[in-house]
Amino acid sequence: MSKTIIVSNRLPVKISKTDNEYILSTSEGGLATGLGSVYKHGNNKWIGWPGIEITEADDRDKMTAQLDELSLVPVFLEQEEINQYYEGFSNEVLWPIFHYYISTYAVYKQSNWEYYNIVNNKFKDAILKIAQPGDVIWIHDYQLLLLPSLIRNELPDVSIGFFLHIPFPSQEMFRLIPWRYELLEGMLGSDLIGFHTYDDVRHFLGAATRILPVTSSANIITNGERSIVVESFPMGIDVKKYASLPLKKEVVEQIGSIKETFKNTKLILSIDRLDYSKGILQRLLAFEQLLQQHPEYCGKVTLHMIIVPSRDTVPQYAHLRDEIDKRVGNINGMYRNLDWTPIHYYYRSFPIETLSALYFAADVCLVTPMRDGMNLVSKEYVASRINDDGVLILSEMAGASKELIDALIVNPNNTNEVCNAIITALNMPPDEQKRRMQQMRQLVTKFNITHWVKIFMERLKEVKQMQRSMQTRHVSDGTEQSIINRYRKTKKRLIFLDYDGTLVGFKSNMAMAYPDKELLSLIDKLSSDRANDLVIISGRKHENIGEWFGDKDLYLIAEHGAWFKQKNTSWHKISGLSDSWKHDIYPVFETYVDRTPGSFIEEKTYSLVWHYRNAQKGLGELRANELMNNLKYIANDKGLQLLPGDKVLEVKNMEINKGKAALTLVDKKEYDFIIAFGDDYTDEDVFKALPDSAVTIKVGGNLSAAKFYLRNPTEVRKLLTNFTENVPVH
Ligand code: GDG
Repeated sequence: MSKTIIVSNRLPVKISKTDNEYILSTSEGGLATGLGSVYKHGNNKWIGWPGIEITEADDRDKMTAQLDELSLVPVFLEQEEINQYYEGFSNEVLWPIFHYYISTYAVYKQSNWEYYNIVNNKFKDAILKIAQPGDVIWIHDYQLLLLPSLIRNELPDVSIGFFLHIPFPSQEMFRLIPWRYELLEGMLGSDLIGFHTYDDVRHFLGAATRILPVTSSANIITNGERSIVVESFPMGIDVKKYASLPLKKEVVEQIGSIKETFKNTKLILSIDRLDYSKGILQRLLAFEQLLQQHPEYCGKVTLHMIIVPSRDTVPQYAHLRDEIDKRVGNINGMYRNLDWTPIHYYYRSFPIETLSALYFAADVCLVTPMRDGMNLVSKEYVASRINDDGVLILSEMAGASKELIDALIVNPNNTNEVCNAIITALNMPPDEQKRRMQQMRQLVTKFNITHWVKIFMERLKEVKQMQRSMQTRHVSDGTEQSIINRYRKTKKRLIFLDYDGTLVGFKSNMAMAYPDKELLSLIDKLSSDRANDLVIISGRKHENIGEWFGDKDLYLIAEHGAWFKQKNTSWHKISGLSDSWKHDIYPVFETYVDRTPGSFIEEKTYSLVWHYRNAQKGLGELRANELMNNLKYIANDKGLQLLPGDKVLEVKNMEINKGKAALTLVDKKEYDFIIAFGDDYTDEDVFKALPDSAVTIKVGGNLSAAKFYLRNPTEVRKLLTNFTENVPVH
């Protein structure tokens, strides 16, 4: 039976050591709780570093056995590995870059990178010891970006999900990392890649398609033969726990004593790990401004600030801590009096009961990171407000701000704005507090951690199914043989061949995509069989198709069906169509050419095409969308169709369509074998128009009405070549 394996840098366990014994306690963090529903079942496991260095083999064995009882599997790391892979590469390259701290904090050391590789490989080895084909593997976070591909190479058939807990930066930022290719390729070993927000998804798609030779359509990346789905899954919290804690006796008591202590002042709460991304110094500035510019609040408001110690042996963090100490000292020194201290500052962690009491008692929660993947503190505050009161002030740079839109949303760099938000929060009428808090609680309740785990796992299953159904539709050896058998048995065959993308690959210059010798001889062979009627059916200009194939024994259909030609006859076009609309559309196209370097217009008899394959990446797509919107109404009025294609936007008379053109031939004779090959949108009309008995083959992996698909022109040529071999020529 297949199993699920969770993988993260740290195991969800705290380990302490007494004389010769290790004491294990499982972590209560949200992620551990949410994933508990997964890894604690059946054969499932969670793999990760236990969090302490254990060097002796005996101790390792003991620890492994103890962890096994909790369904946990350790990856033991040496101190040097922790220093270089975790501290060095993960925390001094990836963390700052992904949080938009460029050169000041990122350190690129080759040896850090090497250790990052070594440790990702160690994780791979640990996984390979227990994973089987068909298993599901869910990898977490920035310490393990290389792992998906490392596993994929060894076990191509497993399902791999990846979730990044921190933001994914814009490609401009990401590409600063010297090992950007390797990192992206590592991630693309996954089947499903999840982020907290849609912005992260966009950034990742942008980085992957600009930095690697992969393509994307909507949120699906095609990497060679594999399709990878990229989506946002905003992480939730264990909302039941936070909603029930304030009712616990112990918490009720703490709430009582907090309320007693702060009975004369309003309480603002802030909780963070010590990190420069959390905006702690900027927050202190805003609070200081409040006391300075609005002295009426002195004695009336207290900031309760908890900073959880983190990495404070690293100089930058030690420095940040000193700065915080200094600024808190200054503010308290300047404004305190005998009865009141403006900032209650704690540099340590507290039991969850104390956090809950604070969440419940605080009038305002002030969450102002400079950049944060999600930020769970803001959600925990909301979940704890079971009386629907209290005000959340939330930075627009936190992923949570995309969901908690009823918070007071601020830019953490704007001291004035944060200061004013505090004033608004302190004076917000109860009705408004309730209205906002109810909305936010509903959201946090629905999108809780269990929901998050469920939808991620379900999506991963769907993605795998989608990939499998594509595989079954791919023309396998068996299918190919049965198509060839049918071909051989039949005596009157009609073969439709699209040109660009089907018989030849795409070239950046259209004129370079001319037919090579191999293709011409293949076409000659096929058409020399008198049982075959061969049709080239293309969107290209008829002059162009005529120049390449005019002297061959072929039926030619050009410009999507506007022009027809048989051997030894001249071209004729379908009658009764008007091209007068071009007078209106051409000038619109010209304005886009003027605004988009590298783009140009191609004019055909009944269509105009705007080409942007040489325009700056991204800009072309943007303008094409704009142009589509611009033309939407006028196109309808004038009976035109807009055809977005591969780096082109074509406008043509609605009446012309490859499907209709194909049908005029189908009805001409009694064909006993019809086959059509095509790669784009316009070929779909052919697939749909042909009778059920026809074999339809889409080239490339996207959704299609065709019955089968082939990967690329090489596979098309191979199948056509097989048609010509060992067939009795009629
Ligand atoms: C990363 C991303 C993303 C805090 N103090 C105490 C304590 N905490 C708990 C909170 C909360 C957690 O720590 C902090 O979570 P955050 O989400 O705010 O931040 P990161 O640790 O930076 O986490 C972040 C997250 O991953 C999840 O994907 O949201 O953006 O940076 O749960 O309650 N817990 C206890 N005592 C404390 O003193 N027990």
